[in-house]
Amino acid sequence: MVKFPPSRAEIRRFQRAVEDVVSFLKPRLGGDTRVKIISHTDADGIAAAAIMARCLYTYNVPLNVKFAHPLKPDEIAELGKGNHDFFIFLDQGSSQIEAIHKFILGRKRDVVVIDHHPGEFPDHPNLAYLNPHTCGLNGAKDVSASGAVYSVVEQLDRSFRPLVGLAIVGAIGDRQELFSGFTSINDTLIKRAIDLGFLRVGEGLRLIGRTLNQVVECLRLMTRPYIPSLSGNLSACRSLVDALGLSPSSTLAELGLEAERKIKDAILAQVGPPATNEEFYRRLWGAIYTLVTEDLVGPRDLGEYAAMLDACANLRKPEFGFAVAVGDQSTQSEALAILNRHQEQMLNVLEWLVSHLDSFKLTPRFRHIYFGSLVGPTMVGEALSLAIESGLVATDRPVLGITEVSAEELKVSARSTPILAAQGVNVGRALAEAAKAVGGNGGGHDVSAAARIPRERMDEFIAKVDQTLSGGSE
Ligand SMILES: [Mn+2]
Repeated sequence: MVKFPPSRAEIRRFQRAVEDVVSFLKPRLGGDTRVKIISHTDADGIAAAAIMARCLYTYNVPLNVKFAHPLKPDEIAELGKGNHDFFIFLDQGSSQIEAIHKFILGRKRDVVVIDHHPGEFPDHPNLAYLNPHTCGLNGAKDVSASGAVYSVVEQLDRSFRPLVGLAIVGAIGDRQELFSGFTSINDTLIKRAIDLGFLRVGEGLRLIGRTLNQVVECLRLMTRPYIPSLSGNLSACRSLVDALGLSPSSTLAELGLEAERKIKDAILAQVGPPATNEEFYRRLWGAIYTLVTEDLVGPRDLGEYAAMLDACANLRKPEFGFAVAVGDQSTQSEALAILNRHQEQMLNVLEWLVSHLDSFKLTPRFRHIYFGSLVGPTMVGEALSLAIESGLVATDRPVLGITEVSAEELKVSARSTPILAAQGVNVGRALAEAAKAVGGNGGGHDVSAAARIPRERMDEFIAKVDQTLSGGSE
């Protein structure tokens, strides 16, 4: 008997929404429609934009791509004044639909929003949207923006199928892979990619640099998980590899599965309990996704691919990752150099964090730490995720990191866990409400969110977040 996944009806609704967007897109792909793509500055946003761009290039549609964090209303107003006929919002747009209506649809321009963040979608004849939330799916795990964009271009023409690898890169970048694997649309995409011969799934040490760096360097740069006795410690990493009699100049991937197992066991022995719990183990060891298509340029390991795009985004060079993802071989070495630089910086941030664990402050509902100008606003969220995943910070409540954007503005990043989310804790809602109350703005998913707030209202913001997380309101 065939067993269907529980969300079959939702997947069908998603598929119908995909078809609606395709019908909207088709008549706009010919002629001289000038397209503006606005996508999110992160791995998922870059992969999503690359999938859409490769599709539009095929139809010779003139296009311009802008990477940004979710645009504010005045920035959307500015966009509307430009000379583009057609705006495609990717990995953002759902929470800005009011401004999109006012400043873009109001000027008789066409808009497509393909996003996986929660939002509202008042109908408009010039608007098409695809969002898992409107189909009863969970945008935090069932599909990323890249997966949604891929679903659209695949429906448009099967020749775009080799791009499925980028859909998975986006899902990995947005941390949609659970310990049990991918769910729903993401799971379908993985299976399709394997069936079509574009992807191979194996197992191994899930470390960034497993195919790119010599093993000792790969271990030294390890931040996911960050292991205090090894990460950043070259001689300790060299000793570990030497003691196993392995070639230090090979990559992990070259050493092979048996050697990888030995290294994994050596790491676990070195760290010891209680850190080496099931979760820690699963972080270190598990599925490895390898591209097997020449249609995509970039690292063959999709975890490394996502890390490369994220590094480009975080170091404010998203166009380098985008260039690789649309197939520019000549940009790859620069993009990988950016990845390396980003890994070194993240290592420094985590070293700082480990030596400042007592700087975390506790409120009844969350803990928070003030980074000042030590950590750039683009690195805070990632640093918190890594700290949680490495077991450096307790996860009995959400964690917030606060950093300086300018003399007037602070950036706040929040990270929570699926366990807390299941108990009704929603940092996306908390940050959105609290930021609004202090004249800033913010939002996001239940387990991951960000906000920008005026510096002088930080204390008020912290009190407001606590109140919102307690279930209180005005
Ligand atoms: Mn995303």
